[in-house]
Amino acid sequence: MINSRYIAIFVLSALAFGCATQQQPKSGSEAMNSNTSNAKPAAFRETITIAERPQTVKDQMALRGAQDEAEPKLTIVEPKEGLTVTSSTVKVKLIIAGDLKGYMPGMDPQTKMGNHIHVILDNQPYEAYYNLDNEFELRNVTDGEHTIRVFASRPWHESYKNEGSFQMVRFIVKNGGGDATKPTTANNGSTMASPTPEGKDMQNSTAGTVDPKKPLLTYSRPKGEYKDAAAESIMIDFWLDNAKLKDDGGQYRVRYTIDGGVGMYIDKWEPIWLTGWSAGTHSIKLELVDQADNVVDNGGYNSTTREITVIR
Ligand SMILES: [Cu+2]
Repeated sequence: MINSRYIAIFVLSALAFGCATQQQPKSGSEAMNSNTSNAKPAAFRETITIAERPQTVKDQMALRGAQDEAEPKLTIVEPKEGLTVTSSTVKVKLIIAGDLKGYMPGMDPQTKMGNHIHVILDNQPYEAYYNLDNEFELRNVTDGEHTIRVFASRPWHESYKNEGSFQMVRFIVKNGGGDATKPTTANNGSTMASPTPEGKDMQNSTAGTVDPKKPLLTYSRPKGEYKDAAAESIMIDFWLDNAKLKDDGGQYRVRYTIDGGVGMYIDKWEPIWLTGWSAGTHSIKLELVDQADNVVDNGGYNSTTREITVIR
């Protein structure tokens, strides 16, 4: 076990260095433009192209045995669907079952990586939940309707797309006493939603009128900060409920738009990796669209824009 872990670390760092040496020096104009968000000239947007699954991810998969064929099934034990909570503190309790093939959420103390669950309050960026035996609690949840969405994820944040991996509940906070001027946090201190600028693309949030029976796109990745080797290839990944994409025999498409440029389409439900990112902030918009290219409405969740930061 320890031996294979050392080998894995060695292989990954060797690959990281390999990637780093391939980086081209940035031109002066690109460096100048790299700090302006949402306003990059088209020429820079066009440098972003689809790449294949990174070798580092392939190597991790090879070391995982049959885990990638697992079919984890999650249950949200708490909060129950439709529950009214009279407190701004909301416990989230999950159970994992199904055909796990060795898949189990948990962080490796050495690499700080591991399988985990993505937990999403309303339509905010997800929080990673590693050890389901530890309590997960939302604090300062504001009054109103909310949703929690969860799904099983791999160490590189690619979601499991089998039936049962994804779950959603709707609940209501009433007279909870939450402070809408302050962020909603998890008990580990991380921000789940925020009304302040430090929350970046987060808002203080309540749920939209989400119908769990209607087509639902859940934005997962990219998220946050990507540095050096990690910024070489950035993954777009999402969850789809009640919607089949065109090349999977359905009628829907997922449209992604980088930095307000031309919308591109994903017609098969699998992650894509994009390469060619300049340093600075980038916006990523993911939308679920129908045959007429219109966004399918479901409480506003089917069109989500996030900002990421690329550091190199
Ligand atoms: Cu993740």
